[in-house]
Amino acid sequence: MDMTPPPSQACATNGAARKAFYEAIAARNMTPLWEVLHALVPPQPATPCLPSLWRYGEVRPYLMESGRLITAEEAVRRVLILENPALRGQSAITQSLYAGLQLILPGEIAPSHRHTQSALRFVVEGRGAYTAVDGERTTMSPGDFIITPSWTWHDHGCDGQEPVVWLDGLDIPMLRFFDAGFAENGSTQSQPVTRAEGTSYQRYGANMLPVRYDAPFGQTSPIFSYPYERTREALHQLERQAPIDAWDGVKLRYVNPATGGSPMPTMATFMQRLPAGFAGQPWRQTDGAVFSVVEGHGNVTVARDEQVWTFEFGPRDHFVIPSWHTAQLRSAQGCVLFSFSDHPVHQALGIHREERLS
Ligand code: 1HN
Repeated sequence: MDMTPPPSQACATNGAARKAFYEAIAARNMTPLWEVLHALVPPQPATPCLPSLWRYGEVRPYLMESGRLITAEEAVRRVLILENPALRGQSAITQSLYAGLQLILPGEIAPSHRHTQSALRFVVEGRGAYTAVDGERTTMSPGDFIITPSWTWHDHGCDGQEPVVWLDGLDIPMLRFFDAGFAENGSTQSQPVTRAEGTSYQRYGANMLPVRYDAPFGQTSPIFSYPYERTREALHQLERQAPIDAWDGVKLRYVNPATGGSPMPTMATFMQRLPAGFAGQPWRQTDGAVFSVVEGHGNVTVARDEQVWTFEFGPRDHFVIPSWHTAQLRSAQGCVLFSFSDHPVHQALGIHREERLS
């Protein structure tokens, strides 16, 4: 005689049995894969991150207010973190990247420390501040891209007359994921200066390298500062003389001159110029990217499934395009955009994907 219950009854019986089973194994720190399999390996990236824009006109008053509430010394780093709206409380702008806007006022010092997290600075406003890395100071000017390699002593100061603001980009969420973060405070507020300003640029930044080059910071670029003057000139000349890419306009990536790879092992940095009248083609890629608007105005349309966001942007605004969101850039008058992403990690792992759509 067939003892198999009819299908509906099998399901009901099974449902209760499964629930009891899940509870039993849960008490032993186990869980059934078949309940989560689909979410673990989604058909395409399913980032929780949202596109977001931070208008500088709205952010700046809060930054200046923070300058009245706390000194750089007390804060150690006086920064307003740009948090992805979908990752509040996690100090993250994407799942792998941290971004913040740091303020230093005339006469202030942000004390010396070091950590295994790599940092980039992109100068947004003001002159006269410096950052010191491994015994060498670099004066900051708007548009300069500056590096703090992993585990190097660094402190900042402001000898000028005006507030200075820069974008910090760090690989904090990545190192947190790997549980590989270490940090140490310096024994003095400002580290001793042991080399003349510009030494790293002269040694490594003239398309030449010292004859017995020995990478001072492992995989990280030996150049501390990539001045905007040079970058800007290159982009403007290329705009006049070379073909314009239909997706990116004129886009260059910063390099470690000794390897041709990204300036830091965890973060790639880019600068691009959209010519006047540029209406870019849409693209999507797995590396989520953070943008800092350097000059000019434009807009970006970001889409995912049925959702569409359009951000009008101007100088010093910041925005994030998360992984696998389709993006499209436009500029009526022309503009210059700095950006950074976790591209080198995708590349190292062989998981980077990009689609250029039309
Ligand atoms: C840090 O050291 C700096 O050196 C900026 O300016 C932001 C965010 C988290 C941890 C360390 C800096 C930081 C940071």
